[in-house]
Amino acid sequence: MPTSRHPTRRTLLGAAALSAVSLPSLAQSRTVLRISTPAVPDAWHAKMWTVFKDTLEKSAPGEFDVQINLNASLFKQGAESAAMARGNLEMTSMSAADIAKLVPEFSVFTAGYMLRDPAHQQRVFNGTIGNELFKVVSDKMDVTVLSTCYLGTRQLNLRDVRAVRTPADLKGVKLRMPGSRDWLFLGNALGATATPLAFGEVYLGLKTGTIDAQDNPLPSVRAAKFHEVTRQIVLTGHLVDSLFIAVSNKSLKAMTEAQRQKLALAAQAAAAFNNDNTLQEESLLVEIFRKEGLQVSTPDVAAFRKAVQTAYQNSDYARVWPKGLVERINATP
Ligand code: KDO
Repeated sequence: MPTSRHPTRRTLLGAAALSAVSLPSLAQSRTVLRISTPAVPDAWHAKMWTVFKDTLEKSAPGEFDVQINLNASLFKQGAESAAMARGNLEMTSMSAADIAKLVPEFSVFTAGYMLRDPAHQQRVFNGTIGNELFKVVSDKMDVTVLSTCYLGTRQLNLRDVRAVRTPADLKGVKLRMPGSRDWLFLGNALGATATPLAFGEVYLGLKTGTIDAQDNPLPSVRAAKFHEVTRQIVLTGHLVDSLFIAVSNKSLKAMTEAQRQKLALAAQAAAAFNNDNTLQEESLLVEIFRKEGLQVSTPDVAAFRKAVQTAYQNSDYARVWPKGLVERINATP
């Protein structure tokens, strides 16, 4: 046995051999969770993924390898659910419109003026309506919704100042909407000419004038800096918008029950972080944008609500909504 304090060549080789074996196998035993979102880094619903990652690392040290991909760098906006179905992605935050592509009844939440406010949103999705619909989502999409995030309340944001009191005042306005049928329907229901465009292209579209307007919650306007390339905000408040933190069932099945619980708690912590910060910031942004020189106006919201609700009632959407669902949503306090 060597008596020296210096390790021998043999023990060094032994340590190297050991680490060569143990490091990759440690890495392999971690459950990889690839996340893809179009959110920009400064958005609360982007930052919440770091909260998710940190919470999970604390509760299950070394068990998960959480990979956060922002700015639609891994999958383009709206392609995340299909990527999850193919096994190429484990987690994302889906919009109601993303879900409605495969679960038509979910389109009820793509309808303007359906949810009243953020508290109503949380009660609807955290109660029996949410439980029932998320079960259908799991069956049809093979993904599990872990928690509901408040993205904010969508408002109109125009490149040039315009008198907007009612939907008629938006006639001919090229309003950018995310690129799917449900979003476009909403934009047209507001009285504008809805134009599909990915979120990542909106800033340039507003700057160059290929679009006249976009709609998003004020915290998203701030995070993506749309206020730099627009002059007006019209407080239509047409959609209390949600994002649903979701994980693929395939990934869930490969976890232990204890890991599944920790995952759910981490998703709740992420959503709570997002919701608290979004609500707080949203309450301050009208004043902040005014100070920055934007014109912020309040239209005839009742006229917008009436036009939008009528458009949905007379559409094919209302026909696929389960009987009594709208009444149950309305009856939720
Ligand atoms: C948008 O494209 O307007 C939207 O707000 C839609 C949301 O569902 C969500 O995809 C969001 O963009 C992105 O996360 C960027 O904030």
